[in-house]
Formats: sequence, structure tokens, C-alpha cells
Amino acid sequence: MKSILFAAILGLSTVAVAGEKTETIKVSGWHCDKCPGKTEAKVKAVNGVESAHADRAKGELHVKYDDSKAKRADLEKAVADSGFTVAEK
Ligand SMILES: [Cu+2]
Repeated sequence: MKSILFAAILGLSTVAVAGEKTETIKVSGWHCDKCPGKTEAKVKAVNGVESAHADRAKGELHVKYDDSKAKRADLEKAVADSGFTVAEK
């Protein structure tokens, strides 16, 4: 009984976040502490993007966005617009 209830709650929460996606983009070219911030700002400006967090040590950008409003290509374009390069996936 308890597990059925849990499954129902899980099902509901899945519906609530439908369209929400998290993507990790490899970025190359960040050469100082200010660089990742530039990329974050550009990507956050994309319609549908909820958050963007850069991990400079790993050279990764973690983006949470609404899949129905933005596509990965839009995120990659924003990274390029910030002056950096999207590394191979
Ligand atoms: Cu820099």
C-alpha cells in the first residue's frame, strides 16, 4: 500500500517537471575565473533556461532548461556567443 502511494506521488512529480531537462555541455577556452561567468550569463539569457552553472575545473556547464522552449543547439549557440567553444559531446 505504501509503495503504491509512493509510486503515485512519483508519477505526479514527473508530470510536474515534464519538459525540464538538465544538460552538461563541455566547454573549452575558459582561461581565467571570469570566463565561466560570461558563458553562464549568455546561456541564462536564452529563453527557457532556468539555471546555468559552470564548473571551470571540469570545463563543464550544467544547464537546467525547459525542453519545450529551448533546444541544446540554442545552448551551444549561446556558449559560442560568449566567446568559447563547445567541446565534443
Ligand atoms: Cu577569462
